[in-house]
Amino acid sequence: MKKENTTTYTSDFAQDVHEGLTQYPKYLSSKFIYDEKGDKLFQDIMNMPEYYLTNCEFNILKKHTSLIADYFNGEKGFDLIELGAGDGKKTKILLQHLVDKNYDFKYSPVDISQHILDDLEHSLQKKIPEVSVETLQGSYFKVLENLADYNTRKKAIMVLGSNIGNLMHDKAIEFLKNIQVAMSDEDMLFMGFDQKKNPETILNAYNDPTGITERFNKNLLVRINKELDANFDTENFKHWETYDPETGTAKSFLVSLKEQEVSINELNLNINFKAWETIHTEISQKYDDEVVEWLADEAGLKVIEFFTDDKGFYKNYIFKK
Ligand code: AVI
Repeated sequence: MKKENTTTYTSDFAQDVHEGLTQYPKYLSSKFIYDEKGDKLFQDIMNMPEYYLTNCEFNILKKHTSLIADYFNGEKGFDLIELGAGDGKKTKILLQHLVDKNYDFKYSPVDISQHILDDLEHSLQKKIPEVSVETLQGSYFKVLENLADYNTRKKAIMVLGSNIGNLMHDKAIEFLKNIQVAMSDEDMLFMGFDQKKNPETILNAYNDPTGITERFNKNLLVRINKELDANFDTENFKHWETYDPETGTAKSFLVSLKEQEVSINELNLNINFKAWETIHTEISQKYDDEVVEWLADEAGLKVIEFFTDDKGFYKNYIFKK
C-alpha cells in the first residue's frame, strides 16, 4: 500500500526516512547505513571470515591480474575509473601490477565522500607513488554524466565488491544503462557479481555470530536517532536475514521485538510498531550467468569475458557496448 507523502524535507535522508517508515510494510534504504560509523562497520564486515566476498574478489584479482590488465589497456593507454573506491585495498593489487609493467594509465577513483577520496589518495602516495591519481568527487550518476566526454583515450570503468547487488533488478539495469551511455565503443566495464551458492554460506555471511552485521544494519536506527532526533532503542529490534535460493535475493530486516512507539522529533512524527513488525533495510542480490547476461542485454551491454575465484563463489565480468 503506497501512501502519498506530501511533506517535503531539505535532506534525502529525512525524506526517505519519512516515506519508508510511514508505508506498510516499512522500509529504509541501505545507502544510509554508510556514515563514518557505518563505513567502519563495513570494513569490519569485510574482515570477517564469514564474509567470503572480499577474499574471493582478492583471489580473482591476484590470479588474473595480467589478463585483466591486458583487457584494460588501449592503443593510447587508458583511464581506470573506479566507482565506489572505498579504501582501495583490492584495487592496489591491480595498480601495483600496472605500475610494474609500465602501463600508461591514470587512476580516477569516484566517491560521494571527499574524505574517503583524500584518505585513498594519501595511502596511494605512500604505497604506490608512481600512480597518477585524479579523484572525482560526486554521485555516480553525476560523475557518469560528465564521463561521456571525459577523455579521448580508452576508459576502463570498474565496480568491485558486488555493490550492484544492493540494487533491485530494475535499478541495477538503470545503473548499468547510465554506465553504458558514458562508454564509447572502445571502453569496457569490469564489475564484480556475487554468485548463487549454498544458501547456508550466504546466510552465514550476513548473519555473523559476533553481531557486526547486526550493528551495521542497526546503524540506520542510530543515524535516525542522531540526525533526526529520534528515540529508537536498538535493543528492541532484531537483525533478521533471509535468502531465497530461487530468486537469489538475500534480504535484511529489523524486526520489532514488541509493540512500541518511536518519536522522530525532526520529522514531527510518531511511528507505531506492532510486535514482530518488520523494517526491510537491504537486499544483497546473488547472480548466475543467465541473470548477468539478461541485465547486460537490457542495459545495451555484452558480456565478453569473466573470471572466477578458486571456490567458484564470485565472478568479475568484462562488458562492452
Ligand atoms: C556493499 N554491499 C555489497 C554489501 C553486501 O554484501 O550487500 C553490504 C553488506 N551488507 C551486509 N553485509 C555487507
